[in-house]
Amino acid sequence: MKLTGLWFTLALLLGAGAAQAADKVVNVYNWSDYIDESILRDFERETGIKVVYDTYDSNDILETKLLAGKTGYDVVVPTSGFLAREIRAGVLRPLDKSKLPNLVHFSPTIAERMQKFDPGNKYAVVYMWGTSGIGYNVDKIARRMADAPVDSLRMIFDPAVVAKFADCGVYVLDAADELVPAALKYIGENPDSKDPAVLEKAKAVLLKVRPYIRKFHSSEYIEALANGDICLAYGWSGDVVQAKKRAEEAKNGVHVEYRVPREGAQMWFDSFAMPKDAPHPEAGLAFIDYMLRPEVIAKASDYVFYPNANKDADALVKAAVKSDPDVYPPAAVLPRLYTISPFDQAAQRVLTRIWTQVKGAS
Ligand code: N2P
Repeated sequence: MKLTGLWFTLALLLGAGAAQAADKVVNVYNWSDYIDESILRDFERETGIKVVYDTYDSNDILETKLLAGKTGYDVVVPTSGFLAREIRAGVLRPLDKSKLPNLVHFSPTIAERMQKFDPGNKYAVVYMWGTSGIGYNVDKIARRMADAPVDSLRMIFDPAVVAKFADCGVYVLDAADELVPAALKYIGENPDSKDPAVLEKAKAVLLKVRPYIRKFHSSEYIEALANGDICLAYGWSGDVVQAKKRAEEAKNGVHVEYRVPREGAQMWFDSFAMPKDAPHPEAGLAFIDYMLRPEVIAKASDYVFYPNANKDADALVKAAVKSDPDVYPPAAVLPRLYTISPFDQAAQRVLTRIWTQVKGAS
């Protein structure tokens, strides 16, 4: 009798232990080059929750997984337009705000901006935001074109300009939702157009410069710019700044710069969100709440060179990062920035077809 009682207690303890252990893990799926890994270790040490961290460099890849379901992830980081579509598709779960006390630090201005993508701010907490623009090797570009229009979309979309840089290497993001709107902006069309006839015009622009593009890739340009393998990229602000810093640290004589195109640039917001079937929602919320601490998110911005969305973190971000116009766009630049609303199914089909055709052409 006594023995049975003991076994019963033991079984109970083991059971509780297993349940607790199951929630002591958080599976995070985030963009590559987007975190200071010491933050993950600090979170583990403080909470006892182990972080299993995977990365991607494309919203399309993330969305395919989310739509298929059973990703196993607790926290994912879609970009604004994709987030909106994923909410509508019903693949995300609303965040339990009562478990996010650090939301008090969240910027009301950015919360307001996010209403367009996440009505009522129910599903998403912005991690970082940024712009898309031109990354370049100062010396290689100057040698090939002394008066190169480095702050203009002509660098990428004017065949007479980009042709001059084909020999030193041009990469662009492998993201139709980036290059198609930018091509439309270049020809003075609405970058957020979903009209198939207008989207076709972007295709024509892209096909003309296709021969000069060495690679479509959304993360390799960081290293390639930093070590001088390429001289021009259409990429994301913080990633180009990371390339610049890597080159500076390596003292390899490579000088990288980033420019927001004067014609206008896409501004986007990447948010923490949870798949509907997240296996460890409590741990996921604990992770998101930890990232909302001003001192933690400031450390994240210092490392990735992207602005965060925390109103109480500004003073904590390193002065050199906070005052870097490539990281935090100055007020004068803000009116030039545009956002992209989600592509519905029909427009997405057109976009995907255009992208396949552009990439496949030579
Ligand atoms: C991280 C880039 C994320 C920007 N390397 C995509 N919105």
